[in-house]
Amino acid sequence: SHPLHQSLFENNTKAIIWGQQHKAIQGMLDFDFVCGRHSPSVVASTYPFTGDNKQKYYFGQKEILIPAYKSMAKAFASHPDATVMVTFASMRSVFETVLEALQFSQIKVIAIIAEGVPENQTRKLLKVAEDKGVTLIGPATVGGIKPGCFKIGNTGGMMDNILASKLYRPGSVAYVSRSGGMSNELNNIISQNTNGVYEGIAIGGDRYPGSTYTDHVLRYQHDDRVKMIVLLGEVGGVEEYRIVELLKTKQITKPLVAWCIGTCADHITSEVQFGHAGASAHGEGETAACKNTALRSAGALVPSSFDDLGNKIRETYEELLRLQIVVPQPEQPPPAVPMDYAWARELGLIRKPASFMTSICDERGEELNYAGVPITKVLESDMGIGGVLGLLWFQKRLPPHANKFIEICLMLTADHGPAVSGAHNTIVCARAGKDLISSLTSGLLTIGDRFGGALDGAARQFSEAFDQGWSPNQFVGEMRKRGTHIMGIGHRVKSINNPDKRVEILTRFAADKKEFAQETPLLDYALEVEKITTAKKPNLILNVDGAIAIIFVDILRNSGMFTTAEAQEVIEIGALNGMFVLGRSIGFIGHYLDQSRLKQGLYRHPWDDISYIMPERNL
Ligand code: Q5B
Repeated sequence: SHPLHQSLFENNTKAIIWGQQHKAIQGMLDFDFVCGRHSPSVVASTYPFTGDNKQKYYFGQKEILIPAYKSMAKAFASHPDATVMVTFASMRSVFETVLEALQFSQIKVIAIIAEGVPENQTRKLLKVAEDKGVTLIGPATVGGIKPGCFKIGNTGGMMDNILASKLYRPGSVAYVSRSGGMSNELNNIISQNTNGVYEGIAIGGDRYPGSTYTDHVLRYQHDDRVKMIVLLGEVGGVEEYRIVELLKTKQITKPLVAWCIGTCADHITSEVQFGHAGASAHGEGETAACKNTALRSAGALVPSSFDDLGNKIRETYEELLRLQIVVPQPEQPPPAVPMDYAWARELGLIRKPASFMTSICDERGEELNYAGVPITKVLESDMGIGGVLGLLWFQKRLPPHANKFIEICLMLTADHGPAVSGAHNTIVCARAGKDLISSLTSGLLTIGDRFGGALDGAARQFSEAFDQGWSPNQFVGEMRKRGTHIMGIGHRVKSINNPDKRVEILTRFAADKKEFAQETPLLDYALEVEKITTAKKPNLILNVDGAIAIIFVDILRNSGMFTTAEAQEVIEIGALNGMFVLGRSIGFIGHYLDQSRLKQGLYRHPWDDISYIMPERNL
């Protein structure tokens, strides 16, 4: 048959997509799957602005990789069986894109989605396409659909639409329209009134569409699988008169239901330009009403209004049934296409237990917020780093004295010289040439019961003793019986004779009721305990870990911000050591930077400072 009368799409048609259109491609693949195609219709995509790569899609349940090529030539060379190109190029680049695609002899159909393509460019493309025997669909269209075979891009809408209009299997009715939106309406009308759509093409709303009503109607006429044709014309242009001629000259003999939309334009006194560039009547003959009359008199089945179109289609189809030109086939349920997770979630169809839960910080909205407080408010309220810590660690807006206390703690624990175990580790690590994070964490890893990590233990031991109603003496005795050191008590170099200024500052701050607006019963208790321990040994003072921990427990219990259970939880989950870790990180980072600045070489401990006690040689 004449090349232009041949079918454009079959169930093994393969296409290359121009552009990064992940959603559209997935829609095409879902359509393929629901149609029962054995292989995907999209074999590759091409886009000059990214390198060659492989992109992941689903074909039903299965994950597949579809290659994307930077060069169109490479895409076509790698997929010689691709006969269709769907281009999503914008109106600015579509001309060059289509012109380039037209050079590949394997191409039979190009669908152009872009709107606003200059008419002179479309006409040039039309000429080249005609010379090469290529069918253009578009510009300014969603494309077309052939149930069971092929779907251009986003035609037919979402999967629920495709299922509702039974577009997954062929019917007997082929249609052509200008509008993509109206083609959805036709899918619906035809599926309601007949055994369904055989093929539907939306040629696009421009004045010079790449292919015309006539091209497609003639194709349908020559395809034995099409039993009736629907034409949805519109106001403007004279293309429908070519159909009138074909009807008159019996080149169209299949039942043709036709309607030109835009009849309302006759009731408007001024000239009306509808949405499509071509939808404007220039002269009487181009009105929808005139064209409907001409079509009717040429033998087309023209309803009395658009509302009546469905009835006309039904009547025509029933006649075909009666004449046994159409023999309805039993319905086969289509395979279920898995719904995209994101879409199912949006529709509220599924719930999935989240892998993560969080309750302190939300960065998803316009503004980052800490425990529900937007960061602009955090700054405006002048809560300082103490307030931020309160929000992020405890989900509380702590009172000013607590915020200030936290800041004092961070300042006082920031460093205690290079000799302490953590700083020493950091320095040795830095001098071994390690980076900041390695050196910092090397120091942090020394923090524990003996060094800087006694806060949680102190909080637990002192609050237990206090809650049990033990006297300070009983507490010290109980700890001795248990054979444990009292956490927060004792220091390597500080003692009652060499008091720790940091502890003095903390206790003085907590004692100042103008600053520290709450009771501190646990601190009072701890100071009594200290009297007993220092009486035994002068270095068994309440140390910096102990002072911070105990005043913090007083805040938890007596600031009015925490319930008893919340206060207990903070102690149990081990939040308080975080204070030392956070504060001392400042110092450890300082030591790392200092060593790097001082260009200190690899540290090696001197032999004369190591006592080598070897086992006896003959053992
Ligand atoms: N005795 C801190 O001990 C240290 C006792 C005790 C009952 C106690 C020790 C201890 C509890 C943990 C603690 C935080 C290991 C310390 C910090 C930050 C730092 C560090 C810095 C900074 C020191 C000698 C005798 C023994 C022991 C008795 C000792 N502590 N009894 N309860 N708590 N404290 N850690 O000097 O009869 O001779 O057998 O574990 O709170 O880390 O600057 O350096 O900012 O960086 O090595 O301030 O107190 O003493 O363990 O040899 O004991 O005292 O039973 O008695 P020493 P040990 P006995 S602040």
